[in-house]
Amino acid sequence: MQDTITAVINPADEECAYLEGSRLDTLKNYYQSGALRVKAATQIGANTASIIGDAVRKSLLYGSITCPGGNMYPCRRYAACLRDLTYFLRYATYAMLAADVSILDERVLNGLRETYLSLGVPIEPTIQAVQAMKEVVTERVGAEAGQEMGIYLDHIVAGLS
Ligand code: CYC
Repeated sequence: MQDTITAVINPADEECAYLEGSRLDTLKNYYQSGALRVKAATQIGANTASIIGDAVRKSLLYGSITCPGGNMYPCRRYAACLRDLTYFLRYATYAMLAADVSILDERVLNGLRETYLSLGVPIEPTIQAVQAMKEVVTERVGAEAGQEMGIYLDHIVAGLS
């Protein structure tokens, strides 16, 4: 896993260079947005169950997916789906705090599309659920922090597409 700080400092170290110019700007922006990231992570962490619940209601419920023959039927699959969405929210929050997508690539997206395809987990409804999560998170944490989380939830969508 990487974060913005290591992503900037490691290459500078290889050049034995002090940080300056765009590298320093990257760190400056990261530190300046630090309080926003921590506040968003705090609000998300305190509301995970209701964020997932609202996202599921917005995107997946009241259709055929939860009925016999649907991939969220029976309860075992419904629970697996809620668990997957919880993974997405938790890892997107880590990535937002690190301002780096690598934790998502390594621990969530690596082989996920293939796993879903082989199990018959439908990709399009999964993407709709992540997009609904984006809206719900923005409602909870506000536009600025929501936009920041959106980067990492969009990265999940791109990795599944
Ligand atoms: C299953 N989701 C799985 C499986 C994995 C993951 C590995 C197969 C093994 C299992 O059932 O536990 C995902 N596991 C992960 C991820 C990580 C991990 C991301 C990283 C931390 O360790 N079905 C739907 C919805 C969607 C859904 C649209 C929810 C958004 O219709 C999810 N995932 C879903 C379902 C299963 C599953 C239903 C069970 C499929 C089955 O066994 O038939």
